[in-house]
Amino acid sequence: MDEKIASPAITVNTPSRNYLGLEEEYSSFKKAKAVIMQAPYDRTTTYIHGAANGPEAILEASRYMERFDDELNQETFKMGIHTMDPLAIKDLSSEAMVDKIYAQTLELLKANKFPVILGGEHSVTIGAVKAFKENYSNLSVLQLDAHNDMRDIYFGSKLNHGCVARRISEICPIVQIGTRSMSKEEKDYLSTDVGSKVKTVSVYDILEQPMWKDSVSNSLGDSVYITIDLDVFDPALVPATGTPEPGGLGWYEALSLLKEVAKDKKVVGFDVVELCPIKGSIRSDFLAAKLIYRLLGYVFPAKK
Ligand SMILES: [Mn+2]
Repeated sequence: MDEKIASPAITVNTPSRNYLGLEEEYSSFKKAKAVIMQAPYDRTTTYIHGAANGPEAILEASRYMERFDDELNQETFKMGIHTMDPLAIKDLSSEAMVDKIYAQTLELLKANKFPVILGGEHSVTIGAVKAFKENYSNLSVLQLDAHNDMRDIYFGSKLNHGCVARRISEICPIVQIGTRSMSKEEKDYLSTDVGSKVKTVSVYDILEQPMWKDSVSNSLGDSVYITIDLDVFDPALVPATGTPEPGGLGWYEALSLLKEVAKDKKVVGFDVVELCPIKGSIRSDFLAAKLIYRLLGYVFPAKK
């Protein structure tokens, strides 16, 4: 294994770089159930760069959130949430970056932690899914995204952020939610025998089929990794993404889906990617920080 990969057991963090600014009691690696991995990478981003600044903006916003979850009536942070120092991946090739995230995710799974990965661009998900698949043979991936990301190669790379779902579909089943932008190549691929195994619930399906959520759980395996590209949300809610698309999911719409999936399935980890912070506009950072907390609460309901 690459010796440069820091053991999570020895990572240190200062309160300002720590999700929710949690004290040692709730943020030490040893006691934490969930571990936040910062993956600041945006080398293959195609339009606006800046996703590498996403993890830091999410952590900063999280410090101003209430620690009490008023929907769930619980203090989710008491499960223990550790924040690792950012991975040193900024200047790596996509291949080396994917390898590093794969190795680091494996380490967390071996340590029996629940990984939460903060992008960074969407290609960071590929290494994580490879690691999860080794631990969960019945893994499937739930992708929330404005884009299908089904290109085989984009800008000369198979690991471009526009190819992430295609790579995941080569590892395990994948269900896509909220899509509303694709190329003709992707449309044609999704119509092939192989491609049609990908379950796609576009915004048009959501608009036309009131019961769309039921089909999602039925299409997923028992163990589910969730990857949330923040551009799945209406850009009015989340303007800070590199490739915003008009329309998209609302806050409560996304939450009710996540709540249902967390109830029906074993959610084994998740990522939140593609936040591309805008100076002076914090609503996207705040939504991302709160989304992570709410989803952790859905996955780890406090014992009543
Ligand atoms: Mn996207």
